[in-house]
Order: sequence, then C-alpha cells, then structure tokens
Amino acid sequence: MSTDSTSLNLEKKIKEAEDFLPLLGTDFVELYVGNAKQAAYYYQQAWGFQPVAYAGLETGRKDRVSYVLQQDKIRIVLTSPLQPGGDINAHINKHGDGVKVVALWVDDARKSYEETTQRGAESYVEPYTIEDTNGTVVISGIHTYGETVHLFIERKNYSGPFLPGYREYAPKFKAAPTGLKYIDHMVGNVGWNEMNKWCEFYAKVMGFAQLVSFDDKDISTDYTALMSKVMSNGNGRIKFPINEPAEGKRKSQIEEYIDFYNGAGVQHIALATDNIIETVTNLRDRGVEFLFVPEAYYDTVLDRVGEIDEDLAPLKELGVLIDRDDEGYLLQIFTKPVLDRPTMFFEIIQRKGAQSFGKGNFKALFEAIEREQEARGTL
Ligand code: TYF
Ligand code: FE
Repeated sequence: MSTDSTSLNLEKKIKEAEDFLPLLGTDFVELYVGNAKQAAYYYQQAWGFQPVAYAGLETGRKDRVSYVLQQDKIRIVLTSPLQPGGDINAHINKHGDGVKVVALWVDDARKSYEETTQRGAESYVEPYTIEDTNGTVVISGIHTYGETVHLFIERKNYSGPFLPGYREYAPKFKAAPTGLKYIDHMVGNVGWNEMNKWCEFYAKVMGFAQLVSFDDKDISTDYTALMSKVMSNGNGRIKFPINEPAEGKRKSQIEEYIDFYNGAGVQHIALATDNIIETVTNLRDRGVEFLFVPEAYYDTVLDRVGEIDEDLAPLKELGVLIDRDDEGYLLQIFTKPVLDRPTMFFEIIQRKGAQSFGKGNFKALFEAIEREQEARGTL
C-alpha cells in the first residue's frame, strides 16, 4: 500500500495546482428507485432519516415523484417515475434501484461547470436557475462513471428546506434518528482496468488528489480480488474510492456488482457516527442486516490494533471491525446489500483519529462478502 494520509499533505498537493473546484460538501445523494414512497418509509423507519421535502402530483409535477430525507448532514432524495418511458425508467430497467446523482455543494455552480467541462468533463446539464419565495438556486451537472452524474448545487441565495419546486413533507409517523452524522466517503465500482481512467478524471477534471492506493496483493483473499484508489478533494470533505475488479481464483465482488448493475456505479456509501455501538444496535433492532464476522476475528484483533476506548464485547456482539493507522483507529461495519440485486450497501464508520479506510479488515470483510456471494451462487 502506498499512502499519503495526512490532510496537510493533501491540502498542499492540491494548493500547488490551485483548487479550481472548491467543494463545500455533499449536497445530496439521489437514488432512482421503483417505488419512492416505500423506499422513503424504509429509510425513515429502518435508518432514522427525517422527512424534509416532497415533490410530485400534488406540487404539479406530473412525470416523477421525489421524497427528500435528512439525518444531520446526510441528505438523500428518492425519485420514481410516474409515467412509462423516459430516463428514470430506463435507469431502473438497466440498473435496478441505485444512485443516479451525487450532488456537490458549491459556491458557484456556473464556474464549477465551466472549470470541469473545460477540462474534459462531459456535460449532463448546463447551468440553470430555479427560484421560489425562498430565493434562488443555481444547478449544473457533469457525467462521471457509468450513468452516474455529479450535480453542482449553489444555494447561497436560498433559505428553503431543499430546492424550489418542493413542499414540506411531514408524515405523522416519524422515526427517531440513529446517530448518523455525515457521508464519510462514497465508493464507485468501475469496469476491468478502468480504475486509473476514473482516478485521472477526478484528478484532472475535478482537481482531486490520490490519498491511498490498494493493489490486489493488499486485498486479495483466497478467492476474490480487487484494486482500489482513494481520491479526495482539497479540504478532504469529499472522498471517492474507486474500485475495479482483479483476477482471482473466483469471481470478484466488483465483477458481481458490475454484472448485476449492468455497468459502473456507486457501490457503498459510508455514513459516519459518533457512537457506532449505539447506532448499529439501533439499526439492527430496526431490521438492517449486517455482514457476519466470525468470532475468531476478535481473538486477535486487540493484538493488532492495541488499546481502544470501547469494550470489546459489544463490538464482537455486533460484528464491528477495528483497524488502526498512525493517526488513530477506526470502527466500521458493513450492511448486506440493501437492494434486491447484490449491488449497493452501506458502511457505518466511527473515526477515532484514523483517516484511512480499514485495510487491516479487508481480509475479514472480503471473506464475509464471499460467504454472501456463495449463498447467492455468484462466486
Ligand atoms: O471504502 C473502503 O475502501 C473500505 C473497504 O469492495 C472496502 O470500506 C473496499 C472495497 C470494497 C468494500 C469495502
Ligand atoms: Fe468504505
């Protein structure tokens, strides 16, 4: 593994080239789904997202419906078509439910569009302005891997709950939050030998720098294999690891994803918490399913990571993984795929200093994924 993990280094790397695309954070993640109403129920009741906004027939939108949910800084949008034909149906037909938009919060959506398209990004939508009584929002967008897109959202002159065109969504039946705070990273799976191309895209077109890289030797188990590089923007708020499949003894989990998603797309979204034991206990009680880690992992884990603040017993009971780097340690756990197809899943992560991605857990994690692949007959 080659690493350049301190945020200082990262900032220096990007400042040298001048940050032409300052990003304030992730604005929202939009999934195209078959039934947004029921998906919204799932993300509220199982995950503790809070209702924020709605657009659909009642707001004069005839072709599609969207529910906007939020938990602390994490905002998700669930969108379904209301008519046959069109882009959303085509997306769902090809990929199943999945992430269409990773929207980035910017100060200047026009400049973001110009800087990126000028450097070779393919346009998704030219800058346009929308407004209501709460002010004005400017939006533009570019394509990234597969059919996934980045929107640039400029909302500095807007005070509404989400975007113009939406109304308040306030169902009577609310669920308590589960302690999820912000998106730590979002991972893309791309096709064979495409990792470098997409890392270069984030470097050249968006001004990102490479934080870490893992090759197949770092992370191959007896069976599956993959390669991964982590790209980050200058302030470190946006981290996009990119995975590609590698040749192993049996089918790579990345290849399984690509087969079922029919191409490149978002593989997992890592959500940060300040208390992973509480958050995961809560999620599990509400029916979220996590990957199983053999008890043997916990026999030796403290020899590897040293002392930690938490009791080992609840971590073991929940199946939380632990890893350490030179800046501290981290706790992480992975859900099973949350869709019918073995495509997207979530990671819950609590960072206690460590800014890395859990390399020490790759073997245990990938063996757990392989057991699931085995059960699906896709290994
Ligand atoms: O984001 C990461 O790099 C870690 C580990 O298919 C990981 O969460 C890497 C690849 C993968 C699943 C998890
Ligand atoms: Fe991750």
